[in-house]
Amino acid sequence: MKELYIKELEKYNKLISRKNIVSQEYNGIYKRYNYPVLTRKHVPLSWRYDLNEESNPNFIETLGIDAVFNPGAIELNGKLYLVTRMEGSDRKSFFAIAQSDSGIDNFKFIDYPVVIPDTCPGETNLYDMRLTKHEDGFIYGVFCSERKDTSATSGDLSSAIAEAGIVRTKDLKSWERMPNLKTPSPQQRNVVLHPEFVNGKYMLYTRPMDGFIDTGSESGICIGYSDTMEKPVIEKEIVLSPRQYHTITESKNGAGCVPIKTEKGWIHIAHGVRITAAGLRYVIYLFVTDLLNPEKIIAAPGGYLIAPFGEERVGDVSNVVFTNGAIVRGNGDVFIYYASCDTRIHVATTTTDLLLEYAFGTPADPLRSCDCVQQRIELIKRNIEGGLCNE
Ligand code: M1P
Repeated sequence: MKELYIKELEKYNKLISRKNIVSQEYNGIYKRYNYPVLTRKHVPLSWRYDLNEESNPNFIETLGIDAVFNPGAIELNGKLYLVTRMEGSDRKSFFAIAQSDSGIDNFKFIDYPVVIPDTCPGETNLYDMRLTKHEDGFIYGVFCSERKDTSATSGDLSSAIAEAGIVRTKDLKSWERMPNLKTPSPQQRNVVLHPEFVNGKYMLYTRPMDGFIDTGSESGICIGYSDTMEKPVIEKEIVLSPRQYHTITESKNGAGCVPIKTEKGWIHIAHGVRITAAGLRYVIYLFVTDLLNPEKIIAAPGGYLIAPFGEERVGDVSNVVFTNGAIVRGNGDVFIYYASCDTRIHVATTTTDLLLEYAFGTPADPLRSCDCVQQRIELIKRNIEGGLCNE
């Protein structure tokens, strides 16, 4: 057993110490990287194997891990942390924290998986935590709390109910659980807490859903207010970023990272979903809201910011990129953590200045092919008349 363990340990150590390399893929907005920052192979051997020679003489995997994805992200005391969604081979998700100094490589899981207080009877699955450093002094983790829909017809073992679970911490070690968020909508996923009070209230981004998969009613990403986080209740949801026909948000959308505050507005990095013959396609898009009135969108560049490319297109749930965490450093650097295909985690690095340039410099989706052609002809004409065009 020992030789097998040492061999696997060498592979693990090599993987977690590997330097990441900037990819050749260029768009000027952000850099992609050749390697994912976290995969199931980054999970320590002691989390997956019984390392006792007597009880596991053949060194077989005891508790497999299927995937590591959709992380919340935060910088705390100068260190970068991802609170990842780890999924066991039994399909249950839980949270596990990985730390890195660079933010682009050498992430290592720390301690034990996170213990979330078990306060909701029937709760079966926990995932996709967004971490908000709120001005009230707490770090809030808002996540999806899922349970079986007991009102489903007999034999239907897939219907589920999704709600927004909430925990808070100051050190990422001890977690206090709040009651789940109450909203007018029957289900919620992709709920994000805004980092500042708005008119003295907690502001949350919601994504009302009629069913577990279908968002049903036409809405999109919404805003709601709660007086407290100890008993969080939203009475009314106001549409902020609507779903739209024949766009990247046609089927559904959802808030992603905690909005990034800049001098020009709040940058939102969210996900949009459309239906294709091959199933749902998830991409990441960006919009900016007004600094003083976060209910108002002031920039909405057309199309996606990040789509799954190459190997990112294949995994447990193919054709998906999804984000629920970004870190903004003091110098304006932004690390956008995104998962591909509910399987592994990547990083895209940029700056707040570049994201704003993209946000305000990219035209909005004109919604019709005829108008898109005109938009592109104008660009080409401008380039022929005064750009660097040498083709
Ligand atoms: O499988 C893709 C994503 O599906 C869900 O997102 P949404 O609520 O927008 O459909 C989530 O389960 C997410 O975790 C997952 O990555």
